[in-house]
Amino acid sequence: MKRLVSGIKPTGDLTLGNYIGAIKQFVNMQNELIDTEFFIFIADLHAITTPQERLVLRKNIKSIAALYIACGLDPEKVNIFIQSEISEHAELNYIMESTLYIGEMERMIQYKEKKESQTEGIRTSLLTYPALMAADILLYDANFVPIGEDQKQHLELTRTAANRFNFLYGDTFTIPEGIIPKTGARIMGLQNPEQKMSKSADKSAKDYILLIDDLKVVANKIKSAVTDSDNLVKFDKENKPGISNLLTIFSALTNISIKDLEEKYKDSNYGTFKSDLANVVVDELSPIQNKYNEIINSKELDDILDKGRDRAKLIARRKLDKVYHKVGLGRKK
Ligand code: AQP
Repeated sequence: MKRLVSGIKPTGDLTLGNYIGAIKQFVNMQNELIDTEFFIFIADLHAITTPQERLVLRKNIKSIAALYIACGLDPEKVNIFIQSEISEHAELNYIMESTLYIGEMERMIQYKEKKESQTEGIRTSLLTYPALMAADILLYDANFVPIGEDQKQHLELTRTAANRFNFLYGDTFTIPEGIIPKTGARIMGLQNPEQKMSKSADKSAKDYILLIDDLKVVANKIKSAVTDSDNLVKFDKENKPGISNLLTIFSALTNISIKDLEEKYKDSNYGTFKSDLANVVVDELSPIQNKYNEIINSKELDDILDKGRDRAKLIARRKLDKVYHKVGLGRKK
């Protein structure tokens, strides 16, 4: 049986970018990858690399868990759990910090970018979180890790860590492979289509669509998305980033190819295209929101998280004991 691991940081309410780039992919994979056990977690330890308000963080953790289910993750097939409830993640993180080099961390593009956007008190964990990410993956001997383009470098570092550890202490970790989704790898902002749609960035609310946004608001956000003055529905990322982004969203949600969409709308104006896209997005989000409201305060959700935690804990503890033994920590058992 193979294993797949992934997680999302509870740094804000989830966006359509998180859905298309991550959750929808998980849902497709759970149905396509047979003989694979899934571990999909809420990466709350990763969230505190930047300041979080405690009650908001707690709300976000629960909200992501409910959205995982509402978007179609099947708890019978997927272990859904909260990262901080498995202390082995933090323990293996330390072993990974003692395997990777500072220079390797400092080369991470995300660190350089995030450091620039912060004005005060850059936390040490913002530099070292790739070690925690390596721990998240290696703890479960993951074979597959679904990743966005911007996580490629971190996954490579995870592979480096696994190979180095295996070389130093003997064969211990499976070397994971990244899976990059074919479409919708990167959804851009509706107002700033040159920048990624992001859940925590300090931007105008019109730039992103939240999965739990009021549906009328969703439609209006699509209709007021920035485009250009050509009025030609054509994919051209460089010269027409706004309409290209909307085409990407349309295609990702309907599975209609961008080429077919260009053909369909070749004689239409942006108004018609946006109005159809607004309907597509609303139709996608409507059942998700119904399920979300049904489950968010339910005992069922807690039961799912308990079950996921227990299964994850079992595997994680076994792996960590093996790691400690290989490194020579503690007493011989
Ligand atoms: N705009 C996006 N388009 C496609 N995929 C996206 N993801 C995030 N934004 C987009 C994917 O969602 C998952 C969430 O990962 P994360 O929350 O751990 O980190 P992130 O990529 O940094 O997400 P955000 O929303 O931009 O968070 P903040 O604002 O806190 O940094 C990943 O699989 C990611 O690829």
